[in-house]
Amino acid sequence: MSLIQLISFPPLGDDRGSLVALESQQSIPFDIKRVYYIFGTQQGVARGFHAHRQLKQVAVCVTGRCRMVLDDGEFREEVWLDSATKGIFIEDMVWHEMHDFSDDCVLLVLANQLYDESDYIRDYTNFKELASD
Ligand code: T46
Repeated sequence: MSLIQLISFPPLGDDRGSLVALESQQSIPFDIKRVYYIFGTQQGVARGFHAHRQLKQVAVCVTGRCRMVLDDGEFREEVWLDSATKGIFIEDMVWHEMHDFSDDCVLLVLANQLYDESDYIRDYTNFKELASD
């Protein structure tokens, strides 16, 4: 199965513009416990470079774009997040990196757990060892 699991968010538009609704256990495949967003990323800066032991997330660029790299310890795949109607499901134990942020990028992330630094694996060698267990 591909590492890249895209989710399409149908826009509920009318002649005033567009609206996307994200709901737990509907378009988002878990109960949403936390929402955060990343913006103002400096040119040339890449973010992420970690995996989560248990956390599951969905990320969508509501404005602008960035390139998302996913890695399960064996395979590495990437995709451009470049639409407010295209989300990506990031499962637990998947190393992820975000590159090439556009100046206007706002990356919205929905998560199924509250913030917990102990859930992060920030060392790639450690991640590879754990992923191969
Ligand atoms: C992820 C990718 C997609 C908090 O205090 N609470 C939070 O909910 C989050 C997400 C972060 N933080 C703190 C931790 C750091 O001191 O904010 C600071 C920046 O976090 P970090 O360096 O982990 O940011 P990114 O952009 O590398 O990664 C973030 C998320 O942390 C991460 O879970 O999957 O976006």
